[in-house]
Amino acid sequence: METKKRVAYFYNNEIGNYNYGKLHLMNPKRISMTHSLIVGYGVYKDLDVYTTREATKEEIMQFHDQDYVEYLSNYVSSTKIDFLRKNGCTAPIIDEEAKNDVEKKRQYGIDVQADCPGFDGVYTFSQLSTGGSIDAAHLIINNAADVAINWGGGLHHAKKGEAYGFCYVNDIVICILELLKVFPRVLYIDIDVHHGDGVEEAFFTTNRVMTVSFHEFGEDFFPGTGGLNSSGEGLGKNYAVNVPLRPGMDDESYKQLFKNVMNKVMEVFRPDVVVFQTGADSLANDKIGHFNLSIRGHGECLTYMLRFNVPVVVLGGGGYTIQNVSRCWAYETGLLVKKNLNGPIPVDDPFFHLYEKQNMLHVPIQQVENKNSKEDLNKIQEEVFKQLKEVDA
Ligand code: ZLV
Ligand code: CA
Ligand code: ZN
Repeated sequence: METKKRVAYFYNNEIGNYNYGKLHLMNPKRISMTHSLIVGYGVYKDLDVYTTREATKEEIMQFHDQDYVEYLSNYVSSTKIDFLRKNGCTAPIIDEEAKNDVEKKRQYGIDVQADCPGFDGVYTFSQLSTGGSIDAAHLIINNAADVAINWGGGLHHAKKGEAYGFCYVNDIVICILELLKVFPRVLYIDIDVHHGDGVEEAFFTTNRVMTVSFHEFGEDFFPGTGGLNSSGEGLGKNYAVNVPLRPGMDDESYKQLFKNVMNKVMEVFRPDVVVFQTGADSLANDKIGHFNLSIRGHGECLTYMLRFNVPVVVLGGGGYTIQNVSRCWAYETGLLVKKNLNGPIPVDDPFFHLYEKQNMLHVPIQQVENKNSKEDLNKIQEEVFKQLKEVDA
């Protein structure tokens, strides 16, 4: 019999106020929208709620280079500098020279025109994202929770010394490093529509972390890594698992493949703890991804992992149709406390106006062509199984 899980939830009201810029698709408001639905549907009372703190520089430097972290922590946007100057501030605001050094910006991946703009509070935002993931790990380590959720985390692309793909600090790598202080084996699962490259790269040569990413692949889809044959190196050989897919993945084919692969992974790797990146850009109608999953299908992948009775850290990730992101993560928070949320969005939700066009929690998905044939999917599964046969954990 499955027993009730102790579910912890990390949130900080501030996180939704950070802004990547008007035209950017990554919108931290989706975290606050998720929170409002969690409260509105009454899931809140079934959770152990914690306020997320900011991770310290030392914690962040467990993975990231000191010079990169210094740069990020000193970052102030030009708009803010102009504002302070106009208002009579004459003191040195930051190391302005370093900030404006074009070479440094390029080195650290910060570019206003591109994926990782410098914005006001970019460092504090990253500290909050990371603080939640670290404390989630600590609750699991202390056996104070069976499941610990941080929807503000899951920023899987950030590199050791470089921002990449909307991600500045890799909260996932740091969370896993915390878990590795106590647990021999950590399993990382990533259902964001993008390849979890930053996490894979960080643990590519170790057999203590198995990384499994399902992602859209081909035709220059970002980031372009995560092919079937990329499987780890040295001691880590076969411990990086990649499931590259074409556009149009639907619930049936995705769930089937996910369950088959994860069953085998659990059998051969036997992890002590799971870290699950729940990127919601794999849902239908995302503004970047081209999969066709329903919220229920996405959620079923997450809850499938509960049956193995291994503690789980649940993190957010991508997701660019923000109303669907909040729907999905609120629904999944419900599933984790055994509640099957449905029905209309509560009318007193502070973001109700954003759902007005479709005011239900679950939204219909259009039929689009699944570019993955049954044969393709069988072939991929076969290759992954072949790799997993070589794992000797
Ligand atoms: O969801 O970008 O394709 C976790 C996550 O996995 C690219 N970036 C790179 C490669 C060359 N570029 C394009 C740079 C353009 C910068 C602006 C956009 C602007 C408007 C609309 C969409 C994009 C965009 N950028 C779509 N895909 C990208 C990717 C980065 C995806 C990161 C996913 C992050 C949070
Ligand atoms: Ca992925
Ligand atoms: Zn993504």
